[in-house]
Amino acid sequence: MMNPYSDADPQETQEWIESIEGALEEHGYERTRHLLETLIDYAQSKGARLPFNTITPFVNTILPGQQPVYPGDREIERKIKSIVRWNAMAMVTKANTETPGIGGHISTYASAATLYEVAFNHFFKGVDHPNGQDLVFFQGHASPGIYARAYLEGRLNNDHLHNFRRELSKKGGLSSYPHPYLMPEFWQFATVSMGLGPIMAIYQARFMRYMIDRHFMEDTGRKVFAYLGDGEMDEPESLGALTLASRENLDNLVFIVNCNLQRLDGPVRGNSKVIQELEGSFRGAGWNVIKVIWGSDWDELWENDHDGLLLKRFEEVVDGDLLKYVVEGGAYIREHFYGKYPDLLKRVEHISDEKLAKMRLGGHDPMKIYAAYNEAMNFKEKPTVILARTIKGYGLGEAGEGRNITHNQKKLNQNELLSFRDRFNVPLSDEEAIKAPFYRFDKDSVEYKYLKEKRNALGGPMPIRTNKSTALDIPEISIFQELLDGTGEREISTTMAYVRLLTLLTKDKSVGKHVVPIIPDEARTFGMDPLFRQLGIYSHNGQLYDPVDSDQFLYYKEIQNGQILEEGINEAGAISSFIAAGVSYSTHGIKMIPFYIYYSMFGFQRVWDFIWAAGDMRARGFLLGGTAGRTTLNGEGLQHQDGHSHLAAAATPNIKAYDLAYAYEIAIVIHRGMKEMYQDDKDVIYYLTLENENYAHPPAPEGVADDIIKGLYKIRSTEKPIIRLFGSGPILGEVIAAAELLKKDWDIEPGIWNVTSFSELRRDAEEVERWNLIHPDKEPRCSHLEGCLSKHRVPTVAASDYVKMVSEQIGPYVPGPYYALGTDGFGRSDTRENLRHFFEVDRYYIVLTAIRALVLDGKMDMAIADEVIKKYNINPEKPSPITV
Ligand SMILES: Cc1ncc(C[n+]2csc(CCOP(=O)(O)OP(=O)(O)O)c2C)c(N)n1
Ligand SMILES: [Mg+2]
Repeated sequence: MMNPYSDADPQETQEWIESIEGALEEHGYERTRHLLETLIDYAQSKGARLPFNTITPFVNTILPGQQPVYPGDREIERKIKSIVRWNAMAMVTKANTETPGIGGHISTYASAATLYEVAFNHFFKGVDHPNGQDLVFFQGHASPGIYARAYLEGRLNNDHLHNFRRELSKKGGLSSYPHPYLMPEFWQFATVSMGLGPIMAIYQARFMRYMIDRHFMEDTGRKVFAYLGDGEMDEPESLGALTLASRENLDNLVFIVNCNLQRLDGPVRGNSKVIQELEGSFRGAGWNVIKVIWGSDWDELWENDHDGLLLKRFEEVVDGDLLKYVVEGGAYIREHFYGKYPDLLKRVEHISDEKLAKMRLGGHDPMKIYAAYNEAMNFKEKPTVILARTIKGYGLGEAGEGRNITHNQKKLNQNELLSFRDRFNVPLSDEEAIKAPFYRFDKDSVEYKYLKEKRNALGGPMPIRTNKSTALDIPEISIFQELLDGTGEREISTTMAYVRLLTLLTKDKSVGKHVVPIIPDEARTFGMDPLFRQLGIYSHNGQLYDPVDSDQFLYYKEIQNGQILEEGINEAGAISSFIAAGVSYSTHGIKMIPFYIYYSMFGFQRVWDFIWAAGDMRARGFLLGGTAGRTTLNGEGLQHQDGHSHLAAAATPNIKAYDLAYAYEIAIVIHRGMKEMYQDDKDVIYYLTLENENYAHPPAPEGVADDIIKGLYKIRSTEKPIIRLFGSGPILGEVIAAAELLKKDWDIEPGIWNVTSFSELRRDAEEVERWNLIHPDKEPRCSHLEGCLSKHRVPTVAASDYVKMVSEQIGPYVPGPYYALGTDGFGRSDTRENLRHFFEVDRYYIVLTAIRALVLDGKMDMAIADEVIKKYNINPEKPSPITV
């Protein structure tokens, strides 16, 4: 940008500028841009090394002359917005007056009101719009404003607003933040864990494309909007997937960053400018960036800034200064900002202090915001980000406008309420206003009619969450017959069994195409690469190159209607795709079945917060933790060996987790899961751990399917039970081997049970226990666990490839003494055999534990335990895997 204050030859510069002005006048923007780009390329090719610069001057991207005519009634919209502001503030104030400490946010929505209102009146498409619904990620803690608007539209009533953050109240309340789990007909996306919204929005936009490219739906111009905080952009997830959005030309995606320059504690970038920094990041990542910094009040000053002095001054100051100007008022701004240069000071002579302080910023000016949205709607090939400069706590004045405390301002006192009322002309008397009542327009008022008309024209209210999908026709389980039949002598891993299942399922005529296989650069690890050719890897641009293996049958095939989402080394992105596919029944009205397989260690441990959000959003699908088990994945060591994902899964309410041993169990669980989610419309996610240990798989026994789903079934009975063994997943093999040793060496014949899910067993037992507690007068109910075991009160020894707490979770409900073996501690690389010995889950430790259990049960003598230790060379001095 022209800046005469650091120019060696201003006259020459002026001449160049005049030629550009000439080009602009004669040929317009397109041609001028072309000329400049050609000049830059030429200079670059001649060695004039132009510094890479992704930042443009600190001014609006769209100039006043480029703004479209505003299509709405500004006056009516202002009145509506003022009332939304009031109700949002009143909701939080009331909640905290009546229930001190209940929390909520006033300042965030206060800064974002115009951003939302312009979109509500002119852009967001609802479910009844002929082109279909837009998807909107609302900034989580701006929720009071969104409720306040829904109230004006008559979607929420006084009780709802009154019970904001009081969801357990009898008349129903409103959730603190957007939670589809809690308000399933209202909110679509969970956003309040900062950083998840932006990346999930990117993958929603990509998944929308995927559905179009796979011919599930037409491209009707639907958009994904994501409203984000400038502080939130510091989360690595926020910026981490920007290049995917531009690489995939996601012009259906619009980010709106509410740049109020503040986060919770204070300035986002006190010593620099967050808007400029974000512009650099987004432009560098290939996005279309629209800066909306200045409102119309500034147009004249900018138009008269022929010498660039105003710009120079703005480029000198930092966000910390800009915040100070908000708080200190006109005289301060005149002295400290304009006063630095006498020429600049002169330019504002005709403007009063009061007016100087009030000059509206871009994010509070509907004209500017409308122009930005309008461009974003029409921009082709690239996603757009609107960086809108706002004021946190706008209109709160002394109560917190631009103050560092503003984020935590939870209620206004009487004087502050009166000032707020005056500031926004809310038609309430003093007496009324100090009670912070909710205000509603009459049904026959122009305002009410206007807001209803606008929403009706756009296809109905927003936000709204629907499920218009129809049930899928799940095939009979016999399509997996070969898994049910077992492998005979052939040794395979559960991962291989799963891949076979996926291959069979994707060939099914009815649901095959609804399957969305997702992998983060690990397909070869899991033996899924043959699917590349069969299903194709999704790529909007097809395959622009001849792959190196094109001469082979199973080549790396990228194709526009490809089915596989190969996400690269990007677990956060892959889980976001899983979520997008998992909520497709609601967002697109089409049920899709995501199967996301990953290195199990990089699942819950890495992206649990996303999985939590998936539960909140009622996503459905299959998560598959591949190469699971702390000792089953052997060579990879400490950072790869997962021995605790089942603990996380057990604590996640919507997750049904299974640690499976045999191919037929996989077939039964996945088949049942599909029925539950895609026929019976249950909002759950199935989590299966799969391993890479090869062994033979037996055929499915008769009549065990229900018990497999419930979590426990018997695989070997005994005539006179004195002890029983529980085995789970790959450790079941050690349990069976232990049973053989017990018989051979000690003449003990245990019963053997296969635990497919400790967490399902526990949930059922817990629920039954609760029911029995509160129904003392009724016949007690019996859990599956108790039903299986209560005939014999003998000791139980359980072993799994997970930390002991996984199997211990059922401890309180198991009749008789209960002993758990597991893999606590950090992993190591070694052979499977050595690892199982080290973690004390191998057959010898199982035998030892069983015999000690019998000793403690009074059935054997302690001396035998000593014998066991000697016989199997168990070294009592061996280091413990638990202590570090
Ligand atoms: C992952 C995560 N960390 C912390 C928080 C707590 N938190 C809620 S709002 C907020 C500040 C948000 O600032 P910004 O994104 O700039 O939004 P603003 O309110 O300024 O619009 C914080 C730290 C959170 N919700 N999520
Ligand atoms: Mg902020």
